Parts: sequence; C-alpha cells; structure tokens
Amino acid sequence: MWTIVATWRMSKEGIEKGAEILKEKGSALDAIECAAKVVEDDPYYKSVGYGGLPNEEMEVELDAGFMDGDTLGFGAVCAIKGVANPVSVARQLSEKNVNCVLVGDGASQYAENHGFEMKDMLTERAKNLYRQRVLEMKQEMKAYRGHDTVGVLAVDSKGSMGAATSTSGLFMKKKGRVGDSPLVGSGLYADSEVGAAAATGIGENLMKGCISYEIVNLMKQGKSPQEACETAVFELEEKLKRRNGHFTDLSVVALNHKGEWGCATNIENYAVSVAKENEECKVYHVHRVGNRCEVVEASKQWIDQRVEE
Ligand code: SD4
Repeated sequence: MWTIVATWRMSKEGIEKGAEILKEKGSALDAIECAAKVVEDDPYYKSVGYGGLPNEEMEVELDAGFMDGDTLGFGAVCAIKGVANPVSVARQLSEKNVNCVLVGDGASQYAENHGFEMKDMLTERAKNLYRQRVLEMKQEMKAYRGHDTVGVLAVDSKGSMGAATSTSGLFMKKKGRVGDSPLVGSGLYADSEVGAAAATGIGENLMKGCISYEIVNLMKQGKSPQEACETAVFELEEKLKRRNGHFTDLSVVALNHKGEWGCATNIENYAVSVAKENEECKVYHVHRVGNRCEVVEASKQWIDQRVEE
C-alpha cells in the first residue's frame, strides 16, 4: 500500500506525478525526488527553487535535503546557487559515504561538475518583490515573511520510505544563512522500519527541537503519525515559550511505514497534500484546536485558486 504526502498545497501537482511512479511500482525515492522537482521548477511558488525569494543581497540561495529510509543515507546542499534542482543533487550526495553535505560554492561546483542543470534561479518577479520589500523595510522592519518548504514523504509498495525537502529559506535572510530544511533530524528524517517526517516554518526554532527526528521517535514508541505530530509541535512550542518567552511557526507532516499519515501546526493557514493507492490526490487544511489539530479536506475551488501560503 503506497502513500505520498507533502507540505502545503503547492506540492499537489508534484505528488500527483510522484503518485504515478508509485502506481507503477516505482520507488519511494524516485517519487519524492520527482515531486520536489515539480515544485522547484514552478516559478509561481516563490519559496522553492526557480522563482524563490532572494536573500538580503538579492541572491537566491537554496537549501535541500534527501534521506533514504532503508539505508539511512542522507545528503544535503545548503545555500546552493545557480542549480535548477537542488533536491537531485542532495539525492546523489545521500548515496555517498563521505562528503554528503555540501555548502555554498562547493555545492554549486559539485553540481556543475556532475552534470546537473545550471540555471539562473532569480526571476524578474522575485527581483520586484525584493525591491518592494526593501522599501517596506525602510518603514517597518519585517524581514522573514514569505517562506515555505516543500517536504515530501513516501512509502512504496515494497515498504521502502524516503524524505525530501527543498526551499529558498527565509526571504531577506543573511547571505549564507541555513535553515532546518537541509539538516537531518530537523527538516526531515526517514527510517523505513518506523516512518518519516518533514517540517516547515521558522528553521531557527524547528531545529531547536530536532522536530522530524522527534516525530519519528514518537512513532517508534507507538504513537500514530497524527499523535506524534501534535505532541512534537505543541511540546516544542510550550518549551520555547517557557524558556525564551516566545515561539514562531512550526508545521509538520508525518507518514508511518503502514502508509498512515498525520500533520500538525501552530499557525492558521497550513495545508498538506496526500495521494494514496486507490485514492485520488487530496489537499487538506490543518487547523489548530487547543493542542490538537483538525484536518479538513480543501474544496476544489480553493485548490484551483493556487493560494500561495
Ligand atoms: C527555513 N524552514 O529555511 C525553512 C523555511 C520554511 O515555512 O519552511 N518556512 O527556515
């Protein structure tokens, strides 16, 4: 019984393509890479890949991670520039024994030397949004709005699992800033014997809880994916509030090796996309209700609006 799930509505078209691979008995790893690439290639979504929002210096620096749940192989690229599909580079690095995580120029150089497509990832639209934000920030300092990560998880018909993430990180971030998305255990984790998880939100806080590893660990202890997601998000939120006096956006998605999925958030407008064997792809809104989350199927009308979260 295969399943593929991902963060946000933006992943819908990607997981539909990934689902086609799983339907044909393809691997979870091929499916998640394919799904993430569809989002990376779409300039409309301005927080991932081509058309992603730039850093303070108007450069698009991208983060991506990839984990094989069978071997626990992990690869990542951080603050990579000029590469069309960072997730594919991360996947290739996950197959290596050493040099699995590359940053900045080293990551871009590796991609170029290994035949990955090189591309200027900064679009005119992103430049205009940057200029507009510079003007706004002169009036009021509001960096960091406008961010999201595509996090994709799958289990295939053989029971193998994988997790992939890709993002342009936070809009107006410092050059060289790395978020949770390419960090194993924070942005993503996959263990085919248990399950997989991925996160989206403010990386600086998500990484304080190693939240993806925490969710997989909670599933290992017997929690359902939904219980594990809610426990991890609300315990981390409570801890951050108690120790620091504040907390920020934390949203997650999880899948266990039986194909059951769950999600949780502490914000208003989170969504996840899901495709399963014998079921067409659906998008769900996730609403916080106390320290639980309500998951409600989105209408076709809302899906068709392609709302940018
Ligand atoms: C980061 N977690 O770079 C990413 C951004 C994100 O919703 O997912 N925002 O911190």
